[in-house]
Amino acid sequence: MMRTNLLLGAGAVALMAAAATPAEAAGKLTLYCVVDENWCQLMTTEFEKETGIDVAMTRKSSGETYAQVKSEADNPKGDVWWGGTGDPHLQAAEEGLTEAYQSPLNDELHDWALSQYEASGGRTVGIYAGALGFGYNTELLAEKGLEAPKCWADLIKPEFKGEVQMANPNSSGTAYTALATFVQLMGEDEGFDYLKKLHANINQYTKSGSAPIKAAAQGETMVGIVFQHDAVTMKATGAPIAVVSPCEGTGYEIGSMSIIAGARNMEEAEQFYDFALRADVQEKAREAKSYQVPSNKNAEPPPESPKLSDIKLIDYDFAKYGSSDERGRLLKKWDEEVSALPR
Ligand code: S7P
Repeated sequence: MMRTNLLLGAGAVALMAAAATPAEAAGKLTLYCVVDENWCQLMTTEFEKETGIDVAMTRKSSGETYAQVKSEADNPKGDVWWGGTGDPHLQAAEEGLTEAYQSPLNDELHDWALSQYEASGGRTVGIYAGALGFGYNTELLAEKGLEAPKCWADLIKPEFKGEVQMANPNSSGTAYTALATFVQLMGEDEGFDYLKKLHANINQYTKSGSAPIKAAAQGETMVGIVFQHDAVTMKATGAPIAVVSPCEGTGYEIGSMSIIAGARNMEEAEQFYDFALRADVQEKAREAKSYQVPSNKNAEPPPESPKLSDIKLIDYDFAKYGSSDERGRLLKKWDEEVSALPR
């Protein structure tokens, strides 16, 4: 009897092992995700459903993810860094923190997405684009009887004191894009002069780039400096938010993706990379109320997406502002000359 049970036990173990084989073969992936949490969740679920690969996903801001990838360089824990502004991806590529990979899907991508690939020696690629701007709470504006802001210059007017929120450019790719935009749009001296005046009107520097418009949607701040698509997301949830494309012109991001150098799950990382470049997958962003312009030419941009062709875009120098030296220098200068000032 005992022997029978033992035999049955051994058989059951063998059966269980056989049943476990496909799941084990499907593997696992550690994903560092830098877009809105809802889109991160959707990508994780869709990829798991399609491949059976088990995804461990964490969401952080751009600058934080760059810092994590750098600090883990000797013992990499992540496999794919998906999303977030392109500048820290370029910096990571320059520092050898990410791995070159040529996807068969590259042929389907817009030139602006491939420009990231070429600038980085194949270590990063564009997955979406979006323009910087700001959004404001129309009810708070009416309550205060203020004229609607249309330009960057409006945000430094005394009547907006304490009414403007943006993220900290050290942690946030959105805010670093703002910093680099002002420098390119106005010249470095004038750009920093503007940032100092803006500082006087800022009520809080948040960690995450989209937090200021979420706060505006809740009536906690009047204005949030963010990517325009993030303001559209709040509008789509029914919040009283107006989206502004600043009259002077503005910068933009090429949201990017990279495989982390020394990734433990390289095969799965490449599988995810190809998946994320597919048109049908990029079109799913709309289900998560994410309205960036997709990088695959065959993907239909969501109708809510701010149209880049209607926006006065500067000729953003991604290579320069994504370089290790320039990004490090500007962030240090902002820390020393802007954020240290009293408000
Ligand atoms: O919410 C989407 C988005 O604006 O977030 C990314 C951003 O870099 C991540 O947030 P941080 O500013 O906190 O780094 C953008 O790439 C993306 O469009």
